[in-house]
This record gives sequence, C-alpha cells and structure tokens, in this order.
Amino acid sequence: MNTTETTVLQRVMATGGGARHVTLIDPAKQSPEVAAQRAMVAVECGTSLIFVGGSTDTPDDVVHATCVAIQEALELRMFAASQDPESDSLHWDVPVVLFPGGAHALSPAADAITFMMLMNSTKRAFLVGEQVRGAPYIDRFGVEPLPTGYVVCAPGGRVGEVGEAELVQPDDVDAVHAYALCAKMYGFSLLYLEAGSGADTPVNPALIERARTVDGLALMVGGGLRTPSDVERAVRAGADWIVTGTITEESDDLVSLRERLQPMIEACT
Ligand code: 1GP
Repeated sequence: MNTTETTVLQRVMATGGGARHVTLIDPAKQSPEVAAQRAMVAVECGTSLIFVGGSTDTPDDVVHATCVAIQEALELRMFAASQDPESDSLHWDVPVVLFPGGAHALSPAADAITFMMLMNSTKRAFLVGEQVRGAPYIDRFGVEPLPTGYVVCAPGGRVGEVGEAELVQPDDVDAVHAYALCAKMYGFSLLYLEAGSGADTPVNPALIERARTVDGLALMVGGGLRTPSDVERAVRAGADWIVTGTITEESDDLVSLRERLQPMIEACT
C-alpha cells in the first residue's frame, strides 16, 4: 500500500473524529485467502487498520502469505474503486500492520509493525530479547516500526501466560498510570491495554481513564470486546483505538461477519 505520503504512525496518532477500529487477523486461524476475504469485509465496514498476528507460534511463511493475500485483495479493491466514479479508492488504502508474538512472525509485505515491549512481562525475551532478534529484519524489510508499550491486564488470557506478565488488576489504576508514564518516558507512541484475546471481561474502563490522563500516547484497547456497548464504554473512557479479533473468527460466513462487525465499528464514533 503506502499510496499516500502519510506514515502509518502519523495515521495512528491523528486525532479527531472519534476512536478508530483495528481488525486483528490471526494467520493461524484461517487460510490466507479466507483471511483476505475477512479483512475486506472489515474494511467495507470501516475498519482503519488490519493487524496480522496474535498466536505465539505461527511461522513467518504463514504470516507472510497472509499479509500478501490481504495486500493483494486491498490493491484489487482499490483499483476497482478507482475505475468507479462513485467510489472512493482511498477507502481501501488501509495499512497492514504486523502484531507479532515474537521475532519469528515477520513479513516484508506488511506496511508497519507494532514494535512492542510487553512492559509487565517478567521475561527478558518479551521485554527486549525478541525485539533485538527482530530489529535487523525489520530494518532490512523497511517495515515501519510503531513504538508500542504493551500492557496485559487481567484476565490476560494466553498472552498473559506465555508472556509471564504480572497482570494489571482491574482496580490498579496507579499501576496503569505508572506504565503509561513509563511508556511516554521511553518515547513510545502507543500504549496498548490488552485483556487477552477472547477474554471474558475486557479492560476495566477505570484503567483506560487513568491511562488517558497521560498525554502524547495513542491509546489502544483490546481483548474481550464483544458488543457495541463494550466498545462504547472503552471509547468513553478514552480509547483512541479499539482492537477486535475473535469476533472475526467466530462468524460462520462473511454476511454474519458484516452483521457482527458493523455495529462494533459504528460504536467507535
Ligand atoms: C487480542 O486484543 C486483541 O490481542 C483482540 O482480542 O480476540 O478478544 O477480540 P479479541
């Protein structure tokens, strides 16, 4: 993609017009072709970024094939829209961003990567180890890094377990405030509050509110957001970006995916 001059980070940091939505596609959960079809429905519904990643053990060839399939589908839709005077081809100019579980899950076909420190991990690998392994590849690929502080909140799910995170508890607003300050002091651009994919409760809005008091960070929230009301609560509390993944995988077909996703994305604004 990259058909405009705007960097992905500039788009992520742009303010105004309410919160925006990210669709997370886990390459382990479907074929690249189905991933591309799901991503196209999400873009039709108004999603602003496609994240590719999630599972911790997906090999890079699967991640790459998924990124390529999504990029090709976006290019086709953009071309088709450019031939139709009533369509806006820029609607399809949606960045594909790696959301990696480690240095193995990289692809040169992505536009950018959430270059993350799992800030509350107790394990060196997730604080800096995987990042050091991955940095030379990202540099060589020319994929834009989005410096991201990633904080796992209870219940935390699999990422909390694999990342050996000291989970931020729902009432620990001082901890989340300290993480947000720390992310800012490191110079990160994004702070991602994660409850864990498929979590039965999303991040407590009180944590989002407190993190919001630290300026200069784009605030992403994800994990367990299943209904438009969940999204509205997170946005009211101060989320700039809403990430959903599981609802995309759960839908039986593309029609039901659209029915499920559209109200979630509308609830962002
Ligand atoms: C996971 O926050 C994302 O990293 C999305 O979570 O799968 O629960 O939507 P869900």
